Amino acid sequence: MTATDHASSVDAVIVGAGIAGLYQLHRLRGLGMSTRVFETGDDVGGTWYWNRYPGARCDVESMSYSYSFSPELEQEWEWTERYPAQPEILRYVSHVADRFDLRRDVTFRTRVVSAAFDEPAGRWRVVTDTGETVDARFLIMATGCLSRAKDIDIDGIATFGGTTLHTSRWPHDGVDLTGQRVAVIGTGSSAVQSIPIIAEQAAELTVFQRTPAYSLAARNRPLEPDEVADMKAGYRAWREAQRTSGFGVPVEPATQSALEVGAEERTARYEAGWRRGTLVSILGGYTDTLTDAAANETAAEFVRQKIRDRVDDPGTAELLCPRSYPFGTKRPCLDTGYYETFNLPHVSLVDLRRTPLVELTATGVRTSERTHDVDVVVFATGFDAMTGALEAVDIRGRDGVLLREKWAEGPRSYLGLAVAGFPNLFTVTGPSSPSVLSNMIVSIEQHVDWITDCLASLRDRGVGTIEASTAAEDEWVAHVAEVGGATLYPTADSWYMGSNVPGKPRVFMAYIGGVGAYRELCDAVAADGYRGFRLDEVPG
Ligand code: NA7
Repeated sequence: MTATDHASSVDAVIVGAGIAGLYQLHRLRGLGMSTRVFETGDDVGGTWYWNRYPGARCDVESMSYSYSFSPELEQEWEWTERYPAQPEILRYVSHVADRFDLRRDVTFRTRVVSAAFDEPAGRWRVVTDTGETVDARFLIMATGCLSRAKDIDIDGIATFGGTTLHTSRWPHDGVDLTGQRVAVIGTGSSAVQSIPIIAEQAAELTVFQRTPAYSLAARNRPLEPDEVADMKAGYRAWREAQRTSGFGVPVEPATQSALEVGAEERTARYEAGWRRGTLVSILGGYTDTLTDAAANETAAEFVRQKIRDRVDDPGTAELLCPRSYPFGTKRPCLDTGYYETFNLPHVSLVDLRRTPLVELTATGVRTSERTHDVDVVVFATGFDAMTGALEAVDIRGRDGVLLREKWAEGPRSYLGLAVAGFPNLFTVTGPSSPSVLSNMIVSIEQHVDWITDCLASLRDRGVGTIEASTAAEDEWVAHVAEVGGATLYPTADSWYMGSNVPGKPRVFMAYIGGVGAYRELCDAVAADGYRGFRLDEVPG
């Protein structure tokens, strides 16, 4: 037990003990600030604590998807695979928590239900579901971008007599699907990763697809000692390259339009990207893949051809080929054997565009055509992304305004870090920052470092509250929309646009200006005395 363990008044409350919350705690300790972290789960890890479905794996390479703040940590941790599986990432996060002695300031199994800004005191009053109230000067939401599952908008779930599972809440002891007839609903990343493993166990597997994904072969493999040694020797330069890159993943910058070159040259470049097997290796091949529909179509068709090459039955292959949105405008996937799974005799695909899903019945999944009898239904139906976890807490700012009411027409934030009317509230990788369009750990570290420097500066200057101005927020929201509007992203129905959740406003919620450019903007705001923020003395 430490002084802050049960303190009801602290300098800062952090919500969430995932990768963001833990690093934020570590940095605030460095400032000597008393801090409480609240976490719903019974251990650290956040996204990687909850998402335990079979095959769950990060699709950023392990040696890049890791903290950079401690060179010693970088050197001592040994990643085993090119793309880390969920258990390995969880072991890593747990190791970080031990190594920096972080758990002692985390209250587990506790959900923050509300937080209200007390204007006269200039402090946040934070209430948990265990009935505890904590008073804090700063409230830092480290609640993750993909942490609140989307409500399942399918009728008849209570009627179904078999087992239902959600990929993001997979039982900790695992599930034995041997001999079972299994339905998977959804074909996003969680489905694409879990389907090949589920197929190994299930007697029958039926995949219900509404919108096909563009998935690339991950080419996952064990890391070789030499490449690990090389990476470790050059880690500082690599980290710098991550920070100044577009997606938090260093790539050779594209210099040409896809339409400037001949078909043969283009295919050769895509083929090289395909062989590298990363999320951005084809997307980043040309300057206009994400801005010009015709340029994009050249990459999209290349990926479709790879799908056809991997699937034996031409009819199934065509159903698996995405056509309704440009490549990259919904989150692409990396897979290990996804398409090949459809070549197995006990695996079938149901096209919900042709035969829509009607409901779950007592025995299975009913489409407009027939009922598919199954023992288990796996929902891989995704998340209320980016705003869901923030809006799930009753956060009340000035005049008792609720954050989710302020965001009823879409999230409004300055830099994705702060919200006008909500002083001393910070959102790590909040909406309108690069967040999900980047290697999340690069963006998390940048936000946490910025917030920490900000708090240190406020303390040095005797400032009690910091609050984004409405004008700065409006300008930022307009800038994010303008930059996003110059791309193809808004043409797709995707969780980036909020369009996967019925009734959610259609707004492009991430900043596509690039993590390097965004970092410069944030640093310039700080260097300019926190331009766009109002700073006030400590009240009283
Ligand atoms: P995603 O990518 O949002 O995928 C959800 C899938 O579930 C997607 O194929 C949806 O089809 C489908 N879905 C959702 N609701 C329904 C209903 N009601 N009926 C049929 N199909 C439905 O979530 P994931 O968990 O796979 O991945 C989330 C992110 O985690 C991923 O992008 C990576 O960043 C890591 P739709 O496309 O809406 O037609």
